Amino acid sequence: MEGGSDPARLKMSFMSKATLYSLPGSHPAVSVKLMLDYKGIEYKTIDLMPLVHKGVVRAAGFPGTTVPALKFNGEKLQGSVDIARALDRIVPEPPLLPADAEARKQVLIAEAFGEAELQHAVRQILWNAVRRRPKSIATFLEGSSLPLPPKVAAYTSGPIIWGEYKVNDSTDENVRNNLAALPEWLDRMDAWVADGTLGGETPNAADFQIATSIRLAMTLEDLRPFIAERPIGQAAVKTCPDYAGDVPPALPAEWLAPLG
Ligand SMILES: N[C@@H](CCC(=O)N[C@@H](CS)C(=O)NCC(=O)O)C(=O)O
Repeated sequence: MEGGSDPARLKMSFMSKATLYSLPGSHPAVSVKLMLDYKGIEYKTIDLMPLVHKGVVRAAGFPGTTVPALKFNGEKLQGSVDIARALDRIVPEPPLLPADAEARKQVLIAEAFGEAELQHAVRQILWNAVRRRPKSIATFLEGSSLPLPPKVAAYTSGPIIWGEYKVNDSTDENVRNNLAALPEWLDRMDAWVADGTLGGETPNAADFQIATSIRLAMTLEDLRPFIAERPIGQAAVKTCPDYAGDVPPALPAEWLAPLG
């Protein structure tokens, strides 16, 4: 049959045009990119300037100020978990959740942990470290579509780092608490890899959610040695092979002691 007149094909071609609003280095936005790739949905990415993005996303008609924000299928979707559910509703195959009820329950538990706890903890650690190593911010721009001439990047990086540090409440106290929680979290995620909730043959919504936080954590030279060789580190690299960014050692040694 001639493709142009096939209603199913016409529907798919309408649905295939997605627009993803992102920030260079945004881990939940990378999660959504991986999900879109997995489902074979074509999309274009609009990389925004950090902080300025809040106003742009609102001006684009989304209810909140965060990325990832996705225009797809005539809908405005926001939040990596809500986007995962919407993608399964709009393009069911391949699914992001297992068909088996018990496996699905475990994946949803892991995904919720990834979104509600791990994601922000890593964000807080990152901005605290970047504030100590400001030049490292440029390494997150690799592969980004943000048209930022080097001079503009040099002038704006200071205020952006300070603003992100403030907005994300990346205080020393919060970061120390996050680092203290990390060993138990890593054990928990290794156990999910061992029981097949994460890192299985086909990736699921929890893999996409958690892998990008782990990959962002691994951009910190302070944290990479404690994660890379663990089951969750290897599962994250399998799900998300490429992740831009490198932050040289930045955090005080005593903060890292719980990991040792
Ligand atoms: N948990 C949400 C949060 C996303 C989020 O906080 N994104 C950051 C960038 S990584 C952001 O847009 N922050 C700006 C703000 O909080 O307004 C998700 O998974 O989508």
